Amino acid sequence: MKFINPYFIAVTTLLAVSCTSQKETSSLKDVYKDDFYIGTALSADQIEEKDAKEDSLICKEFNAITAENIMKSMFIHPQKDKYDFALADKFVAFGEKNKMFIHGHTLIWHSQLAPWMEKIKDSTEMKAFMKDHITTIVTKYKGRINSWDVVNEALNEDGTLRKSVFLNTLGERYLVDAYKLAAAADPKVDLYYNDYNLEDTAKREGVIRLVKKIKAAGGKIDGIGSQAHWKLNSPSIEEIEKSILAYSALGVKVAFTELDITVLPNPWDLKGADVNQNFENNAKMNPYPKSLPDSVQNKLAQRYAAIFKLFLKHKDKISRVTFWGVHDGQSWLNDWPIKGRTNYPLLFDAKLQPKKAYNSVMEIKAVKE
Ligand code: 9MR
Repeated sequence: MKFINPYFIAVTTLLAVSCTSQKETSSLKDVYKDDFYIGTALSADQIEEKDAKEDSLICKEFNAITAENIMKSMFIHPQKDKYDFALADKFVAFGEKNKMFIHGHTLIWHSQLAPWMEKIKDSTEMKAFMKDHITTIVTKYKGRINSWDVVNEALNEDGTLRKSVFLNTLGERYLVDAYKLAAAADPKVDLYYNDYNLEDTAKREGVIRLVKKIKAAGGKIDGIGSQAHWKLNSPSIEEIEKSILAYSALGVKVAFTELDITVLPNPWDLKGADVNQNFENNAKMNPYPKSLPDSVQNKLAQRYAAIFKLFLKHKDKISRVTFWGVHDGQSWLNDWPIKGRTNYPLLFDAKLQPKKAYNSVMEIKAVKE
C-alpha cells in the first residue's frame, strides 16, 4: 500500500463520516485483509453518496474502489479542449476519505469514446490525443490513484489485436506508447492491461504476447486485470488457475477487476438460437423476475466459494478482487445481453442484504486454508 501521511489520516478521519460508525460485525475486507484487496465498482450516485445505506455498506465491506463509468473518455474528456473532472475528483476524494485503494478505469478503450475522438483519422492526431489524454489525467491524480487500466479490451477473442480507432491510426505501437506515456506521467502508479474472457486459451496467449511485446519495447506494465464476467459453469476452475499461473509467470500482478456471475440463460448459448431474435419480454430468458430460487442461490454460493478458494490458494499472485457493483440491483447484467431482465450476479441482493454467496465467501476463510 502507498505511504499515507499521518496529518492526512488525522484530517480525513474527521471527515470520514460514512465509515467511522462501522465497526460491529466482520466484513469481506476484514476477513481477506491479509490476502488481497476486496473492491467494488461505484456508480455516479454512489460516488456522490446519495444513499446512506449503500454508502455504509460500501465502507463496511470494501477497501478498494473503481469508478464504473465516470472516468471513461466520453465523460472525463467530452471535447478536445475540455476535461470534466467533477465526478472523478469526488471519486478520488471518496477513496481517500475512507482510506481505500483507488483504481482508475480506464485510459485507452475503443468503447465509450467521446464523439470527437471517433473522428480522429491519422497518426499525428492520434498521437497528440493520446499524449494529451493520458498525460493530463494521470498527472492530475498522480500519487492519489494507486493503479490504472491503461489499455482496456485491445484483443479479439482469437488473441489478435482488435481493429480499434487506435490500431487503425497508429498500428500496434499505440500499446507501447500508452504504457510509456502513463509511466512518464506517474512513475510509481501500477499500470494494468484489462480485458474479459482472459481464461480462454487463444485470448490468454494473446495477452501473453501483448505483455511480452510491451516489456520488450521498454514499456512498464505491472499487472493483468481479468474482468471475470463469469457464468455458473464457466470458465472452469482449472482454466482460471491456468491463467493465474501463466500471467504471474510473466512477472506481473494478477487482479480480478470486474467480478460477477450471471445466473440467467444466455441467448448465444441456446442451441439454434438466433442472436437477431428479439428476446425482450421473453419469460424463458427472464426466469426469475421476482426472486432467485434457493436451488440457484446455492449454485451461486458454491461457485463463489470455489472461486475464492482458488484465489486464496494463489493469494501471493493476486493483488485485488473487485466486484462489478455493490448489489444486484445496480448490475449491468440486468440489461445485457437482453434489456430489462432481473439478474443476481453479486454477493448482495437489491435490498442490500447479504446472499448465501456472501456467506460462502466469508465461511471459506473460517476453514483452515
Ligand atoms: O457497467 C458498465 C455499464 O454501466 C456501461 O453501460 C458499460 C458501457 O460500455 O460499461 C460497463 O462496464 C464495462 C467496463 O467498463 C469494461 N468491461 C466490461 C464492463 C461491462 O460491460
